[in-house]
Amino acid sequence: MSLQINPSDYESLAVAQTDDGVWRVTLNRPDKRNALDLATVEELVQFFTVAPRAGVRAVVLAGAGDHFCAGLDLIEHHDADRSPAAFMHVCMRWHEAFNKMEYGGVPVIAALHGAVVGGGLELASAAHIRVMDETAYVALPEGQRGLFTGGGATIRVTDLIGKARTVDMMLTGRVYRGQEAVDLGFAQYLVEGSSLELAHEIAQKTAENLPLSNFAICSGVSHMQNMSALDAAYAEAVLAGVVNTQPEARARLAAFADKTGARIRPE
Ligand code: 1HE
Repeated sequence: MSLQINPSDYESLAVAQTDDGVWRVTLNRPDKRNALDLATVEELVQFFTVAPRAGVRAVVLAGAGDHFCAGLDLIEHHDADRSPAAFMHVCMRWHEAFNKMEYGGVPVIAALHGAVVGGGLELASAAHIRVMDETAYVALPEGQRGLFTGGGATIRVTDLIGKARTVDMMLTGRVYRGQEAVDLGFAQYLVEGSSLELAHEIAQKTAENLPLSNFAICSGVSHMQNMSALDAAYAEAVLAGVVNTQPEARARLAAFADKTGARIRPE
């Protein structure tokens, strides 16, 4: 089944197709530093629910203005004066959005700049590749605000940097940026220029892979991390059975066999 994405359906996000199946999704509330209110999270759910079935080959996720994302909309949260159950359901919608990203099978490349904090870091952590520029910084300030993370930091940030560092960030509000942030695992790339430009180049490159290979990479690895090693090996074999016999791969294999296919060498 093929679905369509209609950019005019989105208000808190700016959604646009750029080229050959690469889409740009921009958090578009720069006046609020792209804080995640309920409406934005619903639009993320909507986009990432449809994207895998709408021919989207890769996504660049970015933020408008000077910051990627300031996390939970603290004003909305303050004004709503939510009950525990109500906020639990808010968090469940965040998980719905971020799980759709991480497990949807479409490469998501986050272009990070400025504040990537609290829920903003949780959002970025659900992408498959993160690119930071020199203005980007990450932090989990929830503890200082009388809050706790609710959008997956305990899982995804811990996956990126380990338990001890995550707990330190949560307790002290420690901020990381630049090469140190990359060395610790927050991002795979650091650029002097625009993170958006490099994120787009990376998205274009991933879009050249066959969609079924990207599906396996951008859902299988995460699913298999949740399994026992024994079950993960089994699931990997089954997935490889499907992907590695796809008819669309035959031309690529033939190119290797007849020596026209690229050889893998360091530059
Ligand atoms: C916001 C938010 C927000 C800005 N919710 N409205 N996140 C935080 O603790 C980060 C909170 N934000 C900041 O520390 C700063 O805003 C920034 C460092 C990101 C940017 O500073 P600056 O000087 O450029 O902007 P500003 O003057 O602080 O804010 C500009 C406007 O954005 C202002 O609104 P205005 O109507 O008065 O102009 C701010 O109120 C608004 N704004 N950040 C709502 N976060 C599922 S649990 C997840 C838990 C969390 O994510 S906790 C949140 C952590």
